Amino acid sequence: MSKSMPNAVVALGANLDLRGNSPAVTLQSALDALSRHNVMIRSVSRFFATPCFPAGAGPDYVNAAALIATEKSPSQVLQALHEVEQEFGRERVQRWGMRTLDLDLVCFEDQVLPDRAVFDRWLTLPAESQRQEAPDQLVLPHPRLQDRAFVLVPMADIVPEWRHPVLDLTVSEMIQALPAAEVEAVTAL
Ligand code: PH2
Ligand code: MG
Ligand code: MG
Repeated sequence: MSKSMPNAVVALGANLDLRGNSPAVTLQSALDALSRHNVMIRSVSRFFATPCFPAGAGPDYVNAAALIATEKSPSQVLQALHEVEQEFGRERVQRWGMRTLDLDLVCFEDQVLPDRAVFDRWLTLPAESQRQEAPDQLVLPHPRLQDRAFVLVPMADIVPEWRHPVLDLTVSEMIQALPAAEVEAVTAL
């Protein structure tokens, strides 16, 4: 995925209407807003309807993924994502709660951040702790990327050959490793 400007992937999600707009309209507006924050959008996946995770925690989501190119550092990109989330009324209340807009930095080139030891700790965090704990620093690639059909299936539209720097699996291979039912539940709008 390496070109002249560093590439990264942003996962977009929403499951609540915002100011009378559907989640899909919000995601499209958020992409426009990112361009205004000097985050250049190179390509965008289709938009997908996805079952809420954890099941029953709220309405279905609309999810998408965007390939971006930027001169910003990973933490500067994260800052821009937070600014756009705030423009779109996002309130950080509850972990995995409902949201009008969620923008997650999923990967930045093949960087492992902040370092391999911290990444490994989040990668192997037991499922029970995952519900309670969130990293207070940027951990990349996103430690749950390989578990989430709602991130991987959109990514397959834009970077199917991107290879996870620690797991050494491509996006397509990570999808093949998921239960088929989870992949099939992610349906293009
Ligand atoms: N995001 C979450 C929690 N659950 N479920 C789906 N389907 N899509 C998401 O983007 C999502 C979720 C936390 O950010
Ligand atoms: Mg998220
Ligand atoms: Mg988020």
